[in-house]
Amino acid sequence: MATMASEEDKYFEVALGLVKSAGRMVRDAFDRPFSEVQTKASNTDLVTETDQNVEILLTRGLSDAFPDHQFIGEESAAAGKKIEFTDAPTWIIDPIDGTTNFVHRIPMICICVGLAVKKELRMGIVYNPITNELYTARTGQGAFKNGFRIYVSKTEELSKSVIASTLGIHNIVSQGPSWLDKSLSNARRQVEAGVRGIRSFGSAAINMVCVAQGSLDAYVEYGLHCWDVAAAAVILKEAGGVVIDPTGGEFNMMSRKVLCASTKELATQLSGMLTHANYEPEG
Ligand code: LIP
Repeated sequence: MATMASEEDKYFEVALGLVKSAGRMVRDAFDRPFSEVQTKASNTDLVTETDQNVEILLTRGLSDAFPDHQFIGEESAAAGKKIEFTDAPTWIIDPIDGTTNFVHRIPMICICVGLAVKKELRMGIVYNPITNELYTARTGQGAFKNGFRIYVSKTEELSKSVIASTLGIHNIVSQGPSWLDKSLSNARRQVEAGVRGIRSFGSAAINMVCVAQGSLDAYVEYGLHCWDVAAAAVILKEAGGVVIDPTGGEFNMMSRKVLCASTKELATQLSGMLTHANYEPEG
């Protein structure tokens, strides 16, 4: 009987091949001048035919190879598929993280594929086919960018940090109009703490892999989904980073929020200064 390790080698190999094919699909679409756009839950929640086709390519390819595996995917969920997270090997897929960037032809986009087994994240692939940056990690085996090992920075102080955060405009729908005050005052406190800069790349996974490779020191966001963070969380942890709930508790990819940092000290400092938002967990 195949060992767990060799089974997972096979999972990784198949997923990587499919992500590369999906990358060609995204790249071809990106090279055309525009995409037809539809909205989902709100006018800031966008989807294109490419998002849908990439998710079909990945889920079909993986389920042909591994018929007993389960799937959680952004566009399947948008089409009404219930999010069910069980002990079965489960692929968590965001066909294009950064759809608004994709629609506006801003090259900060990526395909995200994560795998959980018995509810534990085991591997993550984040691929930007425009810049050709491929991030991969498997639990216990380190994190890599285009085959080279990556590590987080050693930054422990906010005053030496470049961080990513976002206004999270879409949260006004779920959290009400007071969201904007909360979000702006969180940003204000970060500025007052003396951060070197605040970035917002429009893709949770790109923000997270930027922390993983040491370009950014921390990242916090509210109102995300498991497909935005699952794959990148493995990469960040394997790069030596900290992934927690913004309140300081344990990270739960179903809780719709995340705080990432290069060090525990920085994570604690950032977490302690934020006014938090709560969500109904998904799944
Ligand atoms: C997007 C995120 C982005 C976040 C958006 C959205 P999508 O994912 O990665 O950072 O601010 O709310 O969730 O919809 O482009 O896959």
